[in-house]
Amino acid sequence: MGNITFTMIKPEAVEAGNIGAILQRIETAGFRVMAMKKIHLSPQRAGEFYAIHSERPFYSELVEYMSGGPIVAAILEKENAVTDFRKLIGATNPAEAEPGTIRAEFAENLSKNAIHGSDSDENAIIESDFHFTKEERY
Ligand code: IDP
Ligand code: MG
Repeated sequence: MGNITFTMIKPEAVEAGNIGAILQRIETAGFRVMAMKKIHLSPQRAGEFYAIHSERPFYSELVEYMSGGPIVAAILEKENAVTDFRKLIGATNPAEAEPGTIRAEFAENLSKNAIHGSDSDENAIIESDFHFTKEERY
């Protein structure tokens, strides 16, 4: 426990050509890529992934956004992966993200905030299993 997290580079960051720059930040911070793929989620799959937010007022906007273009999904490995990755990406709202964090640099706004990071070890496993088979992890 505690050594993997799940991430997605979100559609607007992929569209803006920021995949490489964001991955460089992630690897430089000491995370190892265990699995990775570029995928275009259907509205149904995006809705399932974010089912935990289904009662929130922004849910339909979130599902539309996350299924609106391809993303890059990955499993990352590091000691204390979940906590350290949340520090690396910064606050949900980029206006509140620490300078130097990925969201401070690449996010457009509270909704289009460039990158996802799991919020617990338990969710890191659930989210990794949602996107990747055992044979896709090395
Ligand atoms: P997190 O991604 O930092 O964990 P969550 O609260 O889990 O933040 O929200 C999931 C995603 O939903 C956010 O990353 C963002 O894209 C979107 N989101 C969160 N709050 C709002 C909001 O108030 N309005 C619009 N979109 C939001
Ligand atoms: Mg979250």
